[in-house]
Amino acid sequence: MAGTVPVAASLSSIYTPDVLRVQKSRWSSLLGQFESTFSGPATFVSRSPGRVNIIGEHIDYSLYGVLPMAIAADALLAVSAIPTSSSSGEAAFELANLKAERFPQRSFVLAEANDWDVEIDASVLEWTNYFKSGLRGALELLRQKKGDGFVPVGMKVLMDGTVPVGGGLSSSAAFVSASALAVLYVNGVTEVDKTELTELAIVSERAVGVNSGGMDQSASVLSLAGSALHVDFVPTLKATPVKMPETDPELVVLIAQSFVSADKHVMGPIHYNLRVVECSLAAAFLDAGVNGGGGLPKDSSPLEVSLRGFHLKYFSGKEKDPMEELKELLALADKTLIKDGYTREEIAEKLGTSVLELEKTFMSRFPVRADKFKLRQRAMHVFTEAVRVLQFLELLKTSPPGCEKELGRLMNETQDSCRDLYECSCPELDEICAIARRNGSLGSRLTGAGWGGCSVHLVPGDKVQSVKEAWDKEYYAKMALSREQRGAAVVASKPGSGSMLFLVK
Ligand code: NG1
Ligand code: MG
Repeated sequence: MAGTVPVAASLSSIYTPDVLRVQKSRWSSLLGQFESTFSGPATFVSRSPGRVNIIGEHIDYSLYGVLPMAIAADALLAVSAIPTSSSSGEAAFELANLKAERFPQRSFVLAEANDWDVEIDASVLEWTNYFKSGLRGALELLRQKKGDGFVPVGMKVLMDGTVPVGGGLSSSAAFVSASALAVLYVNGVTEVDKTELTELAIVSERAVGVNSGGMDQSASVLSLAGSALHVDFVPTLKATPVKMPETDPELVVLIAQSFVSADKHVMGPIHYNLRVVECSLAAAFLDAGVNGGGGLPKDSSPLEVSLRGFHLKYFSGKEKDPMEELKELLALADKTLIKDGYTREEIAEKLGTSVLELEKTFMSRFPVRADKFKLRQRAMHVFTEAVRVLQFLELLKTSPPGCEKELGRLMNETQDSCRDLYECSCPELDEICAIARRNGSLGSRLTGAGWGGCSVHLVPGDKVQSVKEAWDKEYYAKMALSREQRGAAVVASKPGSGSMLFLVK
């Protein structure tokens, strides 16, 4: 699904009618605030949404397909250019945020003498890092397109983000994608290729210190209103819009916050980045068991050794039905990997290398802390989850009567697997899911990275009220929440549209 990023003529082509009124006043205050902050109008707005993942959790970085959808919450960047004078050799950037107390105004310059290099200190939590990572990626692409003599334009940017930060709805991908898009546009790329932008945003986000897969950026850039998005990564990035079934009563996707904050930058070494490493190690370990090991990957990126990569190699020349292949791999993991986990020494021995080399190859770019690596549990989660995505898609395609119950059952199984095998849930998320199921949700699970953040629920329209009331009474009432938090705790979301540009007249 290729094409270029659309340039919207009106807000009604971006938002569904239910959110339009609020959005109109939000956009006009953004543009008004831009004028007063920077003493001049913005010329365009770059927009990219957050996403909720319906199914396919923690398998994108193993290169298996996933099924997210874009939501209405988004990152908006109002922009005007600061022309770079050829004599100064500097491009100036001024960044402000509507939430100025939390995200203070910053400015910086890029210098020609420094090859317009964008420095990012990923060790500090700094909101403008996400802009910078989009900027860095976009400038690289612009240099490829325009040649080495390319001189970047400076920018004034005012950001407004409505995707909750650290909530599992990909505020980061929304911000990075919107930033990269804005940089391309301000530098004269008026037709931005969507696939190019997605790939750019995926690579860019890794500069902020998280070893992410590609689901979020794909959903943020490529989504079409009204459809969820099946994203696959092999042989190359491919996104296909798919519709959720039309039922009576209508199926509603509810997103519920746990208000447990899961910060990847702090917890990465024992949570997210560790899981990425464990999956790569599982791939290398299985490969060594079957093929006697093919040596360590040349690149230090763990993505080079993925479970999908192992999968393809294992069945190379004797391909079968993908579901059958996955079931065979599951049996292989079950038979060959032990429950207790493996030490660095044990893994190094299996791969025929030293602990030092092992650490250098798999753990140097994104540090991790662990004594044992649970290869069996992680591989079994990934293979079963990949099967569930295929089953989910099949149900959407054939839409047999009563399929919503089956869809819900698959989502519930994902939650169990995330809790037991992948260990990325938390008691609060488990509780939110249990409450929802008791009150009529067909499928309830964590969404995104987990360890806190958001949950997603498939609920028949006539049960939405009772699920919400139960959460209020049994979960949210027990937490010390502000009125604003309580108001934003639960949203019903329709599949929204992906990245867009909006020209200010
Ligand atoms: P969130 O929920 O945005 O932290 C993360 C990854 C995804 C995917 C999910 C788990 C980033 C930017 N995103 O999402 O690629 O791996 O976890 O399925 O790290
Ligand atoms: Mg994120």
